[in-house]
Amino acid sequence: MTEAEIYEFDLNGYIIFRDLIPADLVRHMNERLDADQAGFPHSFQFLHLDPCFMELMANPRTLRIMRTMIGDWLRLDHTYGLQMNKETELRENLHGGLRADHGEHQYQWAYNKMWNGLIVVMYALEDVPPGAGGLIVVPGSHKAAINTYKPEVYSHLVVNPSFKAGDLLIFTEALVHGTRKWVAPGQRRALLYKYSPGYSTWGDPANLAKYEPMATTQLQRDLLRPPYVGKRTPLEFPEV
Ligand SMILES: O=C(O)CCC(=O)C(=O)O
Repeated sequence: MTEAEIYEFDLNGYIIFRDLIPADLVRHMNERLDADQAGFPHSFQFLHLDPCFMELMANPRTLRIMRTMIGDWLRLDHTYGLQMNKETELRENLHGGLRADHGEHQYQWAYNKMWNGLIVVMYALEDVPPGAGGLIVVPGSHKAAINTYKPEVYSHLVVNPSFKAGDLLIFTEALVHGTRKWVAPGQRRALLYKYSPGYSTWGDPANLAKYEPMATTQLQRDLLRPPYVGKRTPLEFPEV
């Protein structure tokens, strides 16, 4: 990450990177997901559906960013997809925040670098036009001094980031965030890959075991390792 990118992430608790997935791969992913899903569920699993999703887990550009945020021993924590259209029923909400979930949602600076807990990497497979709904965040709340208060979902403090298919939005779970109803024409579809430091986990690591036989590279296998510290080797980060 550049100094400007680190500054932006530190300031806001989230950051958008443009054009990470090429348009033809976005199309392929959408076709693969369309073929799998009946009934347009709000949330879905996808990692097992096609090798391209496992490859995205180990995308060199994303891992380079994760390395700055989490360090050399990072691991995949869990994945799921989200999709919404105007008909999707949901409870609009804000959740997360610094030290939430047993303290695992952490954001700290020490020794001149950031230390993160669970980080969300959200790839858009459909455009999110301004004001469409979907992900909402409270910029800067990952450093808030008060954790007994959350703003209203439609407060002026809340932002609904707009980004395009193929873009990547990254946020720390220490950021207060949540979901608004989708009000735009068309639909939202996003893939969420959540990464943790090698010593910690949010999800049940047993859930990752079923993906191990599908890993085709050592890097993919290393990312799927359960959390532990002793004798853990750092990831071999690919060239970008
Ligand atoms: O993107 C959304 O609608 C919400 C995502 C969320 O709550 C999370 O990743 O924890």
